Amino acid sequence: MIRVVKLFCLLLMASATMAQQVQIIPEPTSIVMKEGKYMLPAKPVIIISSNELKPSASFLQNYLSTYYAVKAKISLGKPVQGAIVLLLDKTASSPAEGYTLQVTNGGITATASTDAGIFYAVQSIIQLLPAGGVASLSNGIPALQIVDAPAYKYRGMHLDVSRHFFSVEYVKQFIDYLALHKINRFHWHLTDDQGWRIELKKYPGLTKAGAHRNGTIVGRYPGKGSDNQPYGGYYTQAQIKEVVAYAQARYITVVPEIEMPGHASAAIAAYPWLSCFPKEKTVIPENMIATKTKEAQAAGALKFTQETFGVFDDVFCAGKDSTFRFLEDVLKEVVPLFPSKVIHVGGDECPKGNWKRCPACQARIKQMGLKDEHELQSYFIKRMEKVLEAHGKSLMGWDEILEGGLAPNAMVMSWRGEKGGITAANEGHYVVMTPNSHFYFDHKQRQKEDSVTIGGYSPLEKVYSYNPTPAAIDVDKRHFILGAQANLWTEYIGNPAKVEYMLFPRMAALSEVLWTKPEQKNWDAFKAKLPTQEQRYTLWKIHFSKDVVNEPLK
Ligand code: TNX
Repeated sequence: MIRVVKLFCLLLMASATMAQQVQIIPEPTSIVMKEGKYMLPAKPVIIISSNELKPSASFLQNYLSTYYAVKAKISLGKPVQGAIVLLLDKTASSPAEGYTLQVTNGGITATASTDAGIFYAVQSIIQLLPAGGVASLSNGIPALQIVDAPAYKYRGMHLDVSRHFFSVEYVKQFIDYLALHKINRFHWHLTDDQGWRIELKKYPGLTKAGAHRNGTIVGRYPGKGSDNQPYGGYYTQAQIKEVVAYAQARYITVVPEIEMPGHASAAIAAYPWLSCFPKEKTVIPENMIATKTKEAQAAGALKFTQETFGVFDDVFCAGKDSTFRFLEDVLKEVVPLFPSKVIHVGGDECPKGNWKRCPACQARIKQMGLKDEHELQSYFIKRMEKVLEAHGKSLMGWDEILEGGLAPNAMVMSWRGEKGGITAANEGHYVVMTPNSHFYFDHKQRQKEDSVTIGGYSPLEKVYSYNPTPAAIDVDKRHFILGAQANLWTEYIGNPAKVEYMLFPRMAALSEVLWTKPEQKNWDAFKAKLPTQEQRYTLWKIHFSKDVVNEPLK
């Protein structure tokens, strides 16, 4: 008996060490180790069975060249011995984004029923490569078979480019990081109080005035005065198209966000008539305002792009028809730039003070038979939903859009915890979970961070522990949970190094929440894979946060 147990233990240990040879994040559905290994030839050939697989093959080709100095050739046609073969088989039974992967001494074969599936197979191939770069290639790739498919359809990551602006070049790099983590939605937060970042041909003021501010507070709110540094930037429509195409080639849908009715200071700075009170000054507290703004206000100028962070009273006027005409025009120009079926209109944190004292808003409430300002917000969003639907799009908004009644087909992003998402799903609305308790990557991941953050504490293990489908959702409504997303708000994140410090390795944990089947998630196994993931981050020259695995949960 003892001998049998011993043998069993030995076998277990052997399979554990073999499994350790492959450390894929997010963890695939199944990995079966086989005898042998595949040695990457000096000049590998990537065979594709159809042209639809070009983007996947190019991604791999690029990767091999950038990180291993290996020049691979792509060729369309029949499998050959020793090659990496990408096979699209529309009759295969693999689920939409799923794939199978076979590694033998004689080559690698990826099969999927969709081109997206092949792209994810490529991401796994990339993680089968020894993570130590060129020198480690001689270790080879262990023979195995992988069968894999994602747990959730909507696997999102957000970036706020309003509070701080990031170049097209960096946004593309960011998108590459998402692809490497099998994330398929990029939520691009393009407008907010501190800057309007997308060119609109009909309203050039939005980028002329709205994309710039005269200064930014120094340090964490309430800060230590203004840095008095003019700050700005925006994307031209041509650049937006370039980013969208870049993402598309990586099977990532760009979901743009145009904020309304709150977080509108930048638009109002450009066009004061969008405010309930065009003649009132933008309120920037005395100890945070840039000298230039102060002087301009003294000389009679009124509206400014915000220079500090938080929630501001000056919002889009919901009483005047001109506001709706403006927003209809904006959406009309935005829609054709983004193939995404979903357009995000914000809807969060809209103080109702101005609407309460605005005669036009009060008249609208009366005329439409609304109960209060919350119903006015709901009226606002419902009106926008009609506009988007007329363009063939669906509306998504933060969970405040539940207040005063949800628009009929609206999708909800639940950020103030899970409550909004649970209510919306139980009412039959599609939901993406982004609870700030777990998925706000602007929150600290170390108890002692060495730079300013917005606050909150979401260590790696907490991110990892999240389940996007809470038990409180009725069983027959659970399919309304499309997935989840992490958000990176950039009030205190002003450069790519800090972006990466906040994102990594938490994005690795996020990817298992989104991709790996919940019953297969395992914190200890994930922890064991982390050193290899960090080796990859080093290879990719990512500035990641180190030694975060043992941070306490609270
Ligand atoms: C809340 S999340 C916001 C953002 C801030 C963020 C900071 C949401 C819909 N609104 O405007 O940047 O908190 O964590």
